[in-house]
Amino acid sequence: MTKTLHHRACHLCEAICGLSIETTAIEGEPVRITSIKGDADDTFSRGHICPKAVALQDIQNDPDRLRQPMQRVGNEWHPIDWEDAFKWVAERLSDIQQRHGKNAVAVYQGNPSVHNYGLMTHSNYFLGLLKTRNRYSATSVDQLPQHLTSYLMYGHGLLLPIPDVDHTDFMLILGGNPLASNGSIMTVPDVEKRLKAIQARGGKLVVVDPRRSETAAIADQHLFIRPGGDAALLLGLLNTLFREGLTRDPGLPVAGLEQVREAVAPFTAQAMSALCGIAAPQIEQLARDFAAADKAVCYGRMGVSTQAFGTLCHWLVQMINLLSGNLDRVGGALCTEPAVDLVASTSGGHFNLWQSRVSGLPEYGGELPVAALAEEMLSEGEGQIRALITVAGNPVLSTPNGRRLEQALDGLEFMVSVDLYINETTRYADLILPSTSALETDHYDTTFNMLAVRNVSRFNRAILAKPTGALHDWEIFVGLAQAFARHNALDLKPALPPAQLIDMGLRRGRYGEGAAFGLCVETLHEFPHGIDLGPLQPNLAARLKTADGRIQAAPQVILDDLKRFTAQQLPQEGELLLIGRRHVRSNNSWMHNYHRLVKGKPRHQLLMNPDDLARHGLDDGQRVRVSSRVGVIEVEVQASSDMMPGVVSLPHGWGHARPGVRLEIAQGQPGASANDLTDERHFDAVSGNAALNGVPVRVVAA
Ligand SMILES: Nc1nc2c(c(=O)[nH]1)N[C@H]1C(S)=C(S)[C@@H](COP(=O)(O)OP(=O)(O)OC[C@H]3O[C@@H](n4cnc5c(=O)[nH]c(N)nc54)[C@H](O)[C@@H]3O)O[C@H]1N2
Ligand SMILES: Nc1nc2c(c(=O)[nH]1)N[C@H]1C(S)=C(S)[C@@H](COP(=O)(O)OP(=O)(O)OC[C@H]3O[C@@H](n4cnc5c(=O)[nH]c(N)nc54)[C@H](O)[C@@H]3O)O[C@H]1N2
Ligand code: SF4
Ligand SMILES: [Mo]
Repeated sequence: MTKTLHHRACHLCEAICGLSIETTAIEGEPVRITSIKGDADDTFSRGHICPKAVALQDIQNDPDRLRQPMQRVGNEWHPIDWEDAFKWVAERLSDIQQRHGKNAVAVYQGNPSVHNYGLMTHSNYFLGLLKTRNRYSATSVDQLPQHLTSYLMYGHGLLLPIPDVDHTDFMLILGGNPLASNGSIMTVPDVEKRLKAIQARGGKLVVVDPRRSETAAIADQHLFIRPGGDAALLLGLLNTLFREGLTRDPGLPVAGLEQVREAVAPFTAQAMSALCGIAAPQIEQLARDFAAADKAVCYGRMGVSTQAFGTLCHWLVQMINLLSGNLDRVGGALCTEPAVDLVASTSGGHFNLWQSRVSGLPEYGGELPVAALAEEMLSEGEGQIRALITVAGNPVLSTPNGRRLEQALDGLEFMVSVDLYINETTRYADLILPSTSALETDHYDTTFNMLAVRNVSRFNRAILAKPTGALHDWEIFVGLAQAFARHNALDLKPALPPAQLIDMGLRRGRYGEGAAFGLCVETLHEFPHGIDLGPLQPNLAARLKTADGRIQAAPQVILDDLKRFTAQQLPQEGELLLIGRRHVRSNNSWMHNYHRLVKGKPRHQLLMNPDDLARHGLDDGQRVRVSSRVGVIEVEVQASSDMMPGVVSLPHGWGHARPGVRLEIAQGQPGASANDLTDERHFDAVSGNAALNGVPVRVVAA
């Protein structure tokens, strides 16, 4: 018997915690994982671990996880050879594109794509050959407004200022719950300790959320906000900074500040109060507190991205940091200097170069908003989508009006999914191509090193051997590309393995050949606990990618949106608004098939304020019917005085009781899908990002 201790970063969420994983090899038996712990020697995560990482062994061992390509014939799934599978995909997609045009094939890339470097480096090797404008991803049910704001203001969609949590004195969080999510667009392992450290050094944490979230519970101040009311609050804050002379010289090259001052002049705290449900004096006091702090940072995330004024919100977050003198400043918001820098190596992006066929939603960075996906499949005519490729995603549970998407999937001519499971979406596929598991592959975090609160880097080797006949995600895309190129007589450049591409990126990067750390894959092997490359530093002025080298404070599309903001209806009396939530033992639409995570009390209920329950004549624990414009679900309701009156909360990613989904454990606690209620017509008009929060619903006894 041999025991081996491996060190590796967890890829399951954005916190990229260092793990120590012990494997045990006994002759004649497969190598087993015998322990998973937080790695105390990881200087970044300092031993932090959450229950999801412990469940890595369950992903590895889950008998429901697919291990070979599966072809669906009616309701039956049959194994098929890789080569036959690739050839079939090439033939079917080529045929559909020949008959209906390139755009007849659509792509959805799901969230785990950004946690898997092989997908980051190689999915386009194949998907790019398709030359379709129907590209969709989880970005447009998530952080699209943040990319768009950075693109418009700083000239690059990935130049995202990150809160300098370790040095700030005042952190204002809107629509983020890092104690459950472990941080987002802010890679911050061990976030609870880091937030409490702000308080320990005399600073303040303020949380704005329609639910008294886990993060709000440890904050110095929590403000309930009407869902979707954040743009109003942020306008009131910015207006107060201007009116009371609380702005500071940003010390950065900026164009358009006068325009901003004029544009926000009508939006006084007084005028904004009814829209956000926060009293004007509280808005004004918050602005003063923020301005009074030596180092302060305003941070908005998921909850403010996925609402009707998502882009306006994120622009306002940037403006508050800029005008309070906290942008590009230690203790404020800073851009990372990663070892592999996609800001340096890619162009800034593009926006609205084309629009979706049916609703005219804008493209960003070559992708269309996923709220338009179902209608692009269902609306007949030239350019209709006839085939779909999903990669590491489950849009039936993750995107608005999932039931309509299901209907659309059912009508496709062909669908192929690169995924580990038969899930609520991939059950419609004709073919599922499953990759190796995470522990069977090497990994470099191309995404989250770029968003981390310190500059860090590490390379992870595979811990378990690649099973015979299995393929890594990147190899699946190489196989697909080769078959497609062969079928269409296209030239294909040879593909290098992801590790080699990263090695090149590291060598060319700012810590690479000839620089201080001399980073390449080989040198990183000497740092099994990761390498710390130092704290974030001011650098934005030098890295701006705008045409005139200045920050664009007043992008026209955003100022224009203030008209839509002004025209919005006041909330209706007595209306219930639906929001989402996350739990540390749950990960988007998957990982509900592991006993370690789903055990204990159920966590998928609808939370409702006790007064609202009473007003609706409902009892705690009762089954209720929740309906919206688009659909209806049944679920148990749970009384919670953490909920703002008039707001109900349902986590997304549940609803596993669809026929044919092979999730043994999840079927015991299927829950209901929040996205059977969310509305594909409810979106941020600037970016097309789905407004998953603030959906009007009715709740009655089931
Ligand atoms: N109502 C509501 N809806 C939401 C949200 C919300 O807050 N509220 N959140 C939104 C957000 S932020 C996001 S990011 C999306 C996420 O939604 P999706 O983009 O659909 O992502 P997941 O639900 O994580 O999809 C997981 C799938 O990827 C597969 N998978 C996991 N790892 C790998 C891998 O390494 N390779 C391959 N090939 N497959 C893999 C799993 O088997 C699973 O089937 O949901 C969004 N939807
Ligand atoms: N355990 C776990 N961790 C995760 C994930 C997971 O599914 N599980 N998913 C990962 C992914 S893909 C992402 S994008 C991140 C997201 O990470 P976060 O951005 O931290 O997202 P949430 O935890 O959903 O927190 C969003 C908060 O916004 C609040 N909210 C809802 N509507 C509004 C509103 O109108 N205004 C305001 N101010 N607040 C509102 C909700 O009540 C909730 O507390 O988490 C990642 N980490
Ligand atoms: S918080 Fe949990 S899931 Fe996220 S990286 Fe750390 S251990 Fe993994
Ligand atoms: Mo996300």
